[in-house]
Amino acid sequence: MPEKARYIMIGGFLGAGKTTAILRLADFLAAKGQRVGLITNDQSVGLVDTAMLASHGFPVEEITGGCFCCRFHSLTEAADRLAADETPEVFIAEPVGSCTDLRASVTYPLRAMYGDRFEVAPLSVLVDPVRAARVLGIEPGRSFTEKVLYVYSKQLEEADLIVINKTDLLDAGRIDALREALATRYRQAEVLVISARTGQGLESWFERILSSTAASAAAMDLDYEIYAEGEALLGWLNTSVRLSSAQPFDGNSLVQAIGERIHGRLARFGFEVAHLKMVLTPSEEAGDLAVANLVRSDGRLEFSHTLREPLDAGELLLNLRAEGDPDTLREEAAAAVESAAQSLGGVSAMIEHTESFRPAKPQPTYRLAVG
Ligand SMILES: Nc1nc2c(ncn2[C@@H]2O[C@H](COP(=O)(O)OP(=O)(O)OP(=O)(O)O)[C@@H](O)[C@H]2O)c(=O)[nH]1
Ligand SMILES: [Mg+2]
Repeated sequence: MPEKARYIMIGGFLGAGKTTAILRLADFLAAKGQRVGLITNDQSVGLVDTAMLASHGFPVEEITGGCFCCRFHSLTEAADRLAADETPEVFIAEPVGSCTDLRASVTYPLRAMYGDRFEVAPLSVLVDPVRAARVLGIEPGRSFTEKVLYVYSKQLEEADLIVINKTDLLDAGRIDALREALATRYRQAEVLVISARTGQGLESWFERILSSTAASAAAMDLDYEIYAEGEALLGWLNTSVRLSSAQPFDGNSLVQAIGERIHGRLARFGFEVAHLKMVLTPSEEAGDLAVANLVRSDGRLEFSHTLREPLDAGELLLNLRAEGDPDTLREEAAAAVESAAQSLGGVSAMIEHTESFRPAKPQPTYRLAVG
């Protein structure tokens, strides 16, 4: 019988750094000659994460139209498609950042039904330390309302590993205070500290998820009504924009201008941004791209990739998740795109696809209370 493939889920709230960390893990495995298959997930099509991961040359399957938990079979189908030529030794899946109950609705069913195919790794839940310190009340600052925070805390409650990411952002004292608060409140989890950006702590985390398996303790209690209400407080927007210009233009400046405008416009509504992410891919110049993110309302738009060359045509994918009305998100983002394109002089920005909504009530395909 062939060796089982390892199935690794890296969860955590919107903007915690899941996609960035997955890329680091995929690079780490590829450097050791291992085949990896990546699985992304969203409520809707046009996902920035898929474009970003695929641009690094990894095979990626995107599951859209709902979370894995509610589309359980789409997860194994995605794994089958990734295995069409050669089975990856490691699958890495990124659940939707507002999703919880993964242990009962993914880990345990996967183990019960496909235990001969997959070795399921411990569930990692990444946290952004600035966000987490506010949510836990150890630092002041804006956060989400109560039901959104219910989802946030439930994600941590089911973690095998709580992984404090972005430790490059805070000094050691603040990280220690956060680590202690998380370890005290979520006793079932081991708390690790990493920076997906600088690489700090990555190897010991990778070692844990590559060599041990998910716990099989009883799944947590979860009130699906509050979970659904919490998720539905988050407005969701996925937009794709076709860009063209008679003259080459600076794509990085355009992305910056769009991000700043959206940021400013949402501030007027008082919506807390969970994550604004954009990827701009030129029509020519394969491999060149710009990726920019904003992970809280009082944060700053940051680029993780910048375009090397000006472009005259390309596609912008824009994903926005914020606590606020989705129609407002759509209107404000459209106005920001138009005004930013005009500010660059002669850039035409045609919205090709746009979808804004509140996530529907999660209804898991399976729910197993024990593993
Ligand atoms: N400073 C710092 N920033 C990081 C680190 N890891 C990720 N980020 C940044 O955090 C932002 C969000 O990262 P993503 O990897 O897109 O987060 P995500 O959890 O996949 O977000 P969603 O898919 O929307 O849930 C990006 O700007 C990243 O560059 C880190 O270790 N340090
Ligand atoms: Mg992501």
